[in-house]
Amino acid sequence: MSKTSDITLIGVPLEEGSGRGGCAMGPAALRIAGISQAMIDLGYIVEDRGDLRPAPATDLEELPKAKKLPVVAAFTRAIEQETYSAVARGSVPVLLGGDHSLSMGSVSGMARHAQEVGRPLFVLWLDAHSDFNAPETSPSGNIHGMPVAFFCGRAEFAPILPSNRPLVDPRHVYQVGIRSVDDEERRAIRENAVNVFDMRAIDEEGIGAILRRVLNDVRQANALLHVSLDVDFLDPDVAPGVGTTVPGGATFREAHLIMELLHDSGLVSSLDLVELNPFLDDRGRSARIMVDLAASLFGKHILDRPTRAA
Ligand code: NNH
Ligand code: MN
Ligand code: MN
Ligand code: MN
Repeated sequence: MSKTSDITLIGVPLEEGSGRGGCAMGPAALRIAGISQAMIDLGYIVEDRGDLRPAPATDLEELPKAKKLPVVAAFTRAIEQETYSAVARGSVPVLLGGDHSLSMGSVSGMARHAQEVGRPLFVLWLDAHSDFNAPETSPSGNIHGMPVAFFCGRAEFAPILPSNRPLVDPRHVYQVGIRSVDDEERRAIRENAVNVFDMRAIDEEGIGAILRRVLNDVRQANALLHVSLDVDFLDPDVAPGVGTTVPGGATFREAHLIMELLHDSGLVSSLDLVELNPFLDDRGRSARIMVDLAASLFGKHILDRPTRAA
């Protein structure tokens, strides 16, 4: 039998959750930007599983306030299974998106594995947005604004996954970089006690201090950690290739420091790279930054440094 890969790349050409075209080209752009080679250069064995292309679910109705539900649901099911299989065979799943609705599947697959090994699953959500809408609260009806509410069990918009699926405790979700929250979403994240570090918190406390707090909580809980990186976490001047830019985002160095601290922690179990829209990008710049950030998370660094306690 061949040796299990360290990292499993899973392409998700999904854009129907975002309400516009372009994210389906994300996996291709990330591959052209060298995602696989970047990890091979760091010494990992990488398996690229290619792109998931499920047929739309036929058992679910179109919903006016959860647009393209049959497409997103079919992807959710396929992604849940692929992510679960990869982590269960000891590999780190890396989802190449695709819009952020793909995290309904990746986080659910990780939650299934976490339950099997008897550990909690924590989620680090790097995004301008909280993505905690439900169809009833969403201003847009776009499902990419709903994945956190979905995997926390706060938005059951259809029988997408089995009703006994393991959920993520919203108190185990850490959102960093937030600067666009809808009115009813704001109430929901407060009521559910999601940990939110908005841009003001980053300005006041510094990203290093925030990350150390998050990582300390993960370590104390002996949890698995899923990282979900939305391109719009970054400032639009750094990464313009995304449909929902919001000014005042993370800098190049803040984002890299997060990835470096994540690597040093040794705590990351899985990663989403989402919302890249190559149609809106500037000569592949955002694709290359996403690859570079992933490389930092997997250990690319400037100089060797003595390990220091988090
Ligand atoms: N909150 C808005 C909505 O629900 C925008 C969500 N868009 C995102 N999320 N890009 O990361 O439609
Ligand atoms: Mn998002
Ligand atoms: Mn976003
Ligand atoms: Mn807890």
